[in-house]
Amino acid sequence: MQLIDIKRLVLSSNDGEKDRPGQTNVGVLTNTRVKPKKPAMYRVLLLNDDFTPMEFVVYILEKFFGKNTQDAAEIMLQVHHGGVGICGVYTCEIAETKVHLVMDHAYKNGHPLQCTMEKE
Ligand code: TYC
Repeated sequence: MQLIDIKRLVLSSNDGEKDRPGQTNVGVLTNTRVKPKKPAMYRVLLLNDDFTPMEFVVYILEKFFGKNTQDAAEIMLQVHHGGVGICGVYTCEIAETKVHLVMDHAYKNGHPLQCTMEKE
């Protein structure tokens, strides 16, 4: 199957004129773009607060972002000292899902942890 970029399709027809009765406007699709564009990417960020336990943040980074314990602890400390840290970079829908899952898990456990996303 060929992937095509609709915006680059050239419609060769009877030069934009309206169809007359009995006449059908026939177009030919040419100049198809085969190479798909790279999707926009989004950084998922954790924000610091004074209440969420450090161990909980490390757990979040391990479970939702696939970090090993050492990397998770480093990112957590980066957030703790610098106010913000990057958990990972994803396409829009995956980033949105991660933000939602993290916020939901934090809320259900009574922590005010904030997770957000920004376009790269
Ligand atoms: N600052 C928190 C504390 O001292 C720890 C923390 C780290 C909270 C990272 C949120 O995203 C965060 N318990």
